Amino acid sequence: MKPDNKSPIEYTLEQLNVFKNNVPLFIQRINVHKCKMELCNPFETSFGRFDSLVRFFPEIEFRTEDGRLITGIGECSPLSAPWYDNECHRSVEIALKYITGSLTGKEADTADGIASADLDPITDVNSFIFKYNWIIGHNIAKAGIEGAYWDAIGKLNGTPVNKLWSGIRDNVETGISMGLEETPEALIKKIDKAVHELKISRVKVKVKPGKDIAYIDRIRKSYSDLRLQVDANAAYNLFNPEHIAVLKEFDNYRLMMIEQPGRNDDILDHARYLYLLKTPICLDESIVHLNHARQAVELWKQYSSVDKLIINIKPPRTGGYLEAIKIARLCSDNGVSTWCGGMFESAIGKTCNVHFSSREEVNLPGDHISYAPYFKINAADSPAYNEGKLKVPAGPGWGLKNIIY
Ligand code: OSB
Ligand code: MG
Repeated sequence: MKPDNKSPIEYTLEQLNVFKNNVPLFIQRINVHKCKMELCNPFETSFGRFDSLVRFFPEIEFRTEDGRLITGIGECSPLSAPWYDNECHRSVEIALKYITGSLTGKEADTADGIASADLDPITDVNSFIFKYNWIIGHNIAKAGIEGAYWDAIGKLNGTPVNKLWSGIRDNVETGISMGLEETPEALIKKIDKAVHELKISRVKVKVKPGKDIAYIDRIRKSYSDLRLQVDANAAYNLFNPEHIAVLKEFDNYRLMMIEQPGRNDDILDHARYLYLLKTPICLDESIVHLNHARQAVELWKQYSSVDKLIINIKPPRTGGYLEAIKIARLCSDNGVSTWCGGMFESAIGKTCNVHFSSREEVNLPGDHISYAPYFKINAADSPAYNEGKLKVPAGPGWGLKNIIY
């Protein structure tokens, strides 16, 4: 890709092989369900520890011209404080007021979810997103709303969402994300369980300065062939020689990737200070939209090479599924591997991620299963799991069963 500013990269729905709905749909009502959900096991990352999460499930009712009603649902999966990115469940609740207002023709303060009578219909996903895209940021909130659109379009057509997106996989590979533990022995016990009981073959381990090499070394002593990767959630300072030395030492452990070692907004410094590492760098927090992915690809071509860049694509972080698909396409067009990360979604959001991972470009195992079962009471049935793979539900829309919010 030759850098130039004349032709910004954009993709049409046709180019992305994404279904273009032409049936006029009128938004009738938006109802946001809010649930506090308890985790089975507390989870710790470099940014914090949590044992419960608030999830929002926007439900949008659409009416066709001939009076048929279709309801779609999605999930917003924020954390409880703005420590992964700038969103949290409190900000999502506010953003949902603005989005709901925009889609129903009302002001944020008076948005009651009931659409005003004189609204234009929406058709394809761009016409839907256009209604709220004047709102800057608040991507986790937007993704849950777009999720409800896709569920409804799938139901309208009697088609699973992954088929609307030309997904090619019926089963997607899944790995597990493991939180920080007090000792390497405590971590290895959890990994033993995941490998032996769940038959997980790809493990991601959270790391931070001081809780890194000893843990990885211990894992490699038991599991020399395990597909292993680490996630630092921005905990290493790319200007601290001791931190850089640790990142270099990771090269001795045959890791699939080092995820987001440096700050969220430092794509440039990741590219130019880590090019000496053999292990690929995976960007998570840094890639919020298509332009960031393009900039990362350009920088890796300049300072490193594209086979040492991997992008973790999370639809909640990128503001929805369409943007996630665009990023996946850009990566694949440029030889960059991708996978779908998680935000501790309930079974509803995880199912959406599984549909997305059915796309051909998403070529590495995703974080679709955490320390199972994730939540004490889940919001729906999880996709069927067998020996490291999850089945993409075949029913219309997301194909969700037993929703209980
Ligand atoms: O960085 O990938 C991350 C969870 C919450 C926020 C950020 C991250 C994570 C995880 C767990 O690693 C992923 C999951 O299993 O949902
Ligand atoms: Mg991550």
